[in-house]
Amino acid sequence: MGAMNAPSSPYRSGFACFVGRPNAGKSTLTNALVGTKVAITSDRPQTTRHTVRGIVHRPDAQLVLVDTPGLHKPRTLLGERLNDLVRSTWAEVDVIGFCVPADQKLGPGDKFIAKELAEIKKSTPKVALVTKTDLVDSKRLAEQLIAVQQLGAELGIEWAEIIPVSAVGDKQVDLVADLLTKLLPEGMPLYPDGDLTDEPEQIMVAELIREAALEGVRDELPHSLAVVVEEMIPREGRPADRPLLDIHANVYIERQSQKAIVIGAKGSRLKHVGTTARKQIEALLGTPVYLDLHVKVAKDWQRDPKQLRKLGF
Ligand SMILES: Nc1nc2c(ncn2[C@@H]2O[C@H](COP(=O)(O)OP(=O)(O)OP(=O)(O)O)[C@@H](O)[C@H]2O)c(=O)[nH]1
Ligand SMILES: [Mg+2]
Repeated sequence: MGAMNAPSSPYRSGFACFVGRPNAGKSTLTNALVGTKVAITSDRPQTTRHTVRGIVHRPDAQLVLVDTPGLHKPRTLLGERLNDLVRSTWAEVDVIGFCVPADQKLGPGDKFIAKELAEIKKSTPKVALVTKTDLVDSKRLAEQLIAVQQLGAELGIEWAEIIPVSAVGDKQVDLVADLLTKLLPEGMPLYPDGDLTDEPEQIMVAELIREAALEGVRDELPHSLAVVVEEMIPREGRPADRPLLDIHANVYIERQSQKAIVIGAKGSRLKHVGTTARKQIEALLGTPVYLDLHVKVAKDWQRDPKQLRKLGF
């Protein structure tokens, strides 16, 4: 038989999740692999607050990436809920990608997560991803690769791969997809061709608003922000070729004192947030949008089970 008749590799499909401490670059890597923004990102910790699925379509495979919140020491009920979400995801996926940034020494946060990964069944392959390689020189990168290898050895984790990657610099992103795909089981596609995420539009819109609101706020405020889209309705009486979508959303904060910061002098900050978010939303939905934002106080919502439920946690 000639090479032409050699059996092609079987079609593979399955789930891979990214775990790591807050800010490790999980969502940025997810977006780079999918090739579009499915998860919001920011330099504030705990940007991601739910599991976001991004779908990578390849001729030989469908790789479903599950981006999870950063695992951390919880200080609030929200924090506990987020950690529970991460742990329950581990049990459901075919591959786990442990993300550690190249530019920071392995710390207690990374070790804490790795220890938990060591407890997960051996049959789930674990891959170590050293992220943000564009931020370091080759010496530092080599040190980090060795440190990750040693951490695995110490805890009895056998990394299926250790891969340096830069999502921002687009270095080795395809290799990550190749190697994760190889570790998936054989199977049929799980999502229709062309679907890039299963996030509902309303949630994506709320997330884009939160991303815009996160920019430039510090201390406790990033954690206090939550966004709920109340309504998305096409404006009546518009000509068919000039539609407009009315979006009404609430930006929640935890204390009255935070309101002034979010709104800014004469509403300037909120206006900027609205403009930034609107452009992103229009790009996502492909239609002009009128975005109406209101800032509301949901007192101490991160610690209040009732409020958490209202906000979707
Ligand atoms: N230079 C550089 N920066 C990166 C890279 N990947 C992510 N970042 C930055 O690191 C910050 C955190 O990235 P995220 O992707 O939001 O991190 P995360 O792990 O999803 O964080 P949480 O959702 O909070 O757990 C953002 O400011 C990103 O722009 C990279 O490859 N290179
Ligand atoms: Mg994230």
